[in-house]
Amino acid sequence: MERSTLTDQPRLVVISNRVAVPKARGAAGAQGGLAGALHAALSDRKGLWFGWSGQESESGRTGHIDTQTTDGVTTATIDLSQRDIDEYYNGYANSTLWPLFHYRLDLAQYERETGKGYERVNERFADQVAPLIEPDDAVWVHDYHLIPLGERLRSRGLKNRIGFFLHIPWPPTRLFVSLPYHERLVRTLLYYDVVGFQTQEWLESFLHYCEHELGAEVDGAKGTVSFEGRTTIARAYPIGIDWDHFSQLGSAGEARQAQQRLLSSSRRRTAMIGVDRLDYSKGIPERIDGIGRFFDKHPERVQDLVFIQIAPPSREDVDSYQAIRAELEQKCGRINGARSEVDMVPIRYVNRGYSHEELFGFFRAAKIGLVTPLRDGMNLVAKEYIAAQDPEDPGVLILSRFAGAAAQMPDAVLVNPHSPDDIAHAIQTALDMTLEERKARYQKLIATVRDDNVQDWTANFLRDLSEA
Ligand code: ADQ
Repeated sequence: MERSTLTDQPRLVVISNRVAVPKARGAAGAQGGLAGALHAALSDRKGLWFGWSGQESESGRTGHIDTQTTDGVTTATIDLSQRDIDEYYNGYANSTLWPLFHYRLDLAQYERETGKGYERVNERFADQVAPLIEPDDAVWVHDYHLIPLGERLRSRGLKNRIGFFLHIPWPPTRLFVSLPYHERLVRTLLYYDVVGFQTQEWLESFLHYCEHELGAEVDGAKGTVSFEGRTTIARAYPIGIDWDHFSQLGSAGEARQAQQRLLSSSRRRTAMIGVDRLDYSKGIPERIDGIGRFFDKHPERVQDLVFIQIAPPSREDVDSYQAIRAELEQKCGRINGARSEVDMVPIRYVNRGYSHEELFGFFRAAKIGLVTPLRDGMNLVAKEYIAAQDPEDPGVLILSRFAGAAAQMPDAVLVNPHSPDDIAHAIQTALDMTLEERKARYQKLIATVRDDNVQDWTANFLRDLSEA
């Protein structure tokens, strides 16, 4: 797709929960997909990026904003109080919306206090960022933490074009209506000019709600929702990776060393890899069960394989995240206890982050990439794994059909992540796959990863925003 010229575009203001300071790009740690994607968007324009610093202090209440400018990108951050963090971030965002939007009604908590905290912090964001926004700026709000922000900015008189992108799934109406005050939340979304989703599936769930619960007028062909005199564009914009940056990483010494390190430590064994934030939505325990099932069915192959799971902890103050960590340690321990030899451990479970260079090297060394979330907005690891493969001897991607990425990557080996048998069978399929078939699948997958990249995602979203 042709790239738009970005130079005479209005200034871009990005607002998201967290801000990654530009120098942190590529730094080790679980930054999340959002950080890399937004940095790519802002570095092309003279952008302002506003959000929470990640720090706890009372200074946010006094209106203090920290700003710094690096390479033309200005970051402006505020601190949050402990109460704000508990109620808004750990509470409503990550204990109510995140589980519900990932179809986990069993984990979703509904507390009046955290709901109020969520609204209070959105109000604070609006108070602090509104004076930094100039009349011609295009404003782009990100993700489930900040759904009401557009409406809060409008109530302060902002006439700018304001868009919103949801990085996670939108749940089916019959699940979504279990959220108290669901209508209030959706009404606030319709104050944006453009609302973007990762996939057609999440978009359709949203439109279904608007039409059948809210009684809005939905024009599916045009991709618009009209309600109470306003019209919002609602479309799917599948996010991609920063191809230009990522595909170059293979030439970095750090990537080659990482690749070598993995290859030499696994000797003649075939390496399989999983890389995820430690999150229940990523299906890591279910993946380990699938690997255990494969070993049960093919004990003779335990010697030939090694599975590396890299999973840095995230959101450690939320109970369900502590629970998944404990569960995973137990599952890996059980398989390793039963299947290890003095000189061989079948599962290596690592709780830390790595740089993108190192991840590139690990991905390239691994002949099978296991990306098996139970539900995922998109999943960039699937795309990074493909981008890191050797075209002459590519590895096989095993991908959950419930990841948004599956819609774009049908040439992966698609699995039901809830079924250990299905995962075990997919591993067998990958191990048996001929070089010819691996190459054929890789060719199709790499075309998607290269062509639907993060620059196009940004350009497509901002083009619709500018035309709204
Ligand atoms: P995440 O849930 O964070 O993002 P994902 O899309 O997989 O999930 O992005 C993770 C990013 O973090 C990748 O760039 C990956 O390389 C990096 N990462 C993961 N583990 C790492 C590790 N151990 N060390 C270093 N880096 C690591 C949310 C949504 C996704 C959506 C993205 C972008 O949940 O569905 O794809 O936003 O929209």
